[in-house]
Amino acid sequence: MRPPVILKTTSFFDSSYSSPSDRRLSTLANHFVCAHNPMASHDSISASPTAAFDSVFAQIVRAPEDPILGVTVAYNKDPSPVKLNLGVGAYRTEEGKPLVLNVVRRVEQQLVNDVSRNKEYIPITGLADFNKLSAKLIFGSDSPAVQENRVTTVQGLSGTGSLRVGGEFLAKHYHQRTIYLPTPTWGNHPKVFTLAGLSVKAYRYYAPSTRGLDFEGLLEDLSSAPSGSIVLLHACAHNPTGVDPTLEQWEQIRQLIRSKALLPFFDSAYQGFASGSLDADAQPVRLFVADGGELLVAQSYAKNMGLYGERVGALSIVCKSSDVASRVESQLKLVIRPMYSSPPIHGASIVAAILKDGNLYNEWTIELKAMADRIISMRQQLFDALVARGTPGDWSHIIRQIGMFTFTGLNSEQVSFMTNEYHIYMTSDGRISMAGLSSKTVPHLADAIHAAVTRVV
Ligand code: KET
Repeated sequence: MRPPVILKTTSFFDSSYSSPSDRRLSTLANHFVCAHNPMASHDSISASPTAAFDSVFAQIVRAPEDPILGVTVAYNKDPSPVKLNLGVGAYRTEEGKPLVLNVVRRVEQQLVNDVSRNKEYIPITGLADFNKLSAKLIFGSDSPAVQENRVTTVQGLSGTGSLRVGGEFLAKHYHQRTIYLPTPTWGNHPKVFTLAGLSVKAYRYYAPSTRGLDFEGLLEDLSSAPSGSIVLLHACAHNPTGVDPTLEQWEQIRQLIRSKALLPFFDSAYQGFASGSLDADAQPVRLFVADGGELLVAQSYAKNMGLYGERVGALSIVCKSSDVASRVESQLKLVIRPMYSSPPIHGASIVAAILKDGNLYNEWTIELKAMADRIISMRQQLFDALVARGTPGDWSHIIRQIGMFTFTGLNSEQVSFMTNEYHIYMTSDGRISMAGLSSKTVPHLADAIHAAVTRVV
């Protein structure tokens, strides 16, 4: 048997062989080697996978890492024992470990032990119980919209998948294709909605000078949006700023949105994480439902039930009548079926079991409150540590902002400095996940911030 001929000079996907002329050259080189190598033959070349250096993908350029999830990729590569990941919004315990809620563990055991369960496909729209209970969770158990069957709810692939399905539905069936996003917003929003087929515009939200809400700017921008435009609103715990409107401001936003016939699309990824109360955090959404108008809500159970990797969420569309809602649902099925056919069963079964049972539900709210309280205590500890160090600047926004994140105001050079010198990983916009911090790591972070603001201008 002849030994295989190694002709490969570069990887299948190496973009150095990127232009068509380069590829012609590499093919010529291939012939040259064959012609001058008595061991080589065209047979052995076509049979050997190493001959495929002129890949059909040769022109692909390497894409950058995701601005948020890429932080974890970089963190994982760092061998330092003091490294700290404050990038992705994922809850950690005081010991810095991911948390599976006790109530989730218990329900999972029950599900595993129940031999009557099977793994059949669930409907395109997901588990019916899960959908009903998710609508009640966000709109309230006494919501007239739910009682009048004016809401259609479909299970989604966590918050992201639910936003995407909502976006695609609107791009196909709604008369206005522009969606207004707050500045700044979650980094994935513009990509999700652009790929869904909507055109993305911005409205002012955050004022760096006050590290608070730019309420005037927000009202001005939404006032000048064309009638019918879609407006993305963070239901609570705005990401990345941690700045939410007050209930009075929400009421003004509601009046403006309704008077201009704008269509609100709420992203509810943190219900329960802002205040520790599921009902309090749903107030802005419920304010809009109470006026009888239409809206969309994407819910995620990633954070509030710690079900990140289970990808469980829901999209609800509140309509004027049950007839419209059922027609909307029929079209949502046509969006979902070619995209992923039907959603996964496990995470939604966990959520449905918890939401259905009074005791499990109470246990969940207690665990959720404990997570929210730990984050709030991290805010106080970080603030106190900076004050104790005499770190220049006003850091009161750390205790004023709410939810998982603090928008520190640190610039990208200061962030790079903290990563390089202190092995602290965070997004380049200066956002830190307070949920990734613990009493033990607060001093390290405070030292790093102090050094960054005093040494990197
Ligand atoms: N909306 C917002 C506002 C949000 O912050 C996230 C996740 C999502 C939706 C989607 O979450 P899902 O896991 O699809 O339910 N944000 C964190 C994680 C990420 O970027 O994927 C984050 O900002 O770190």
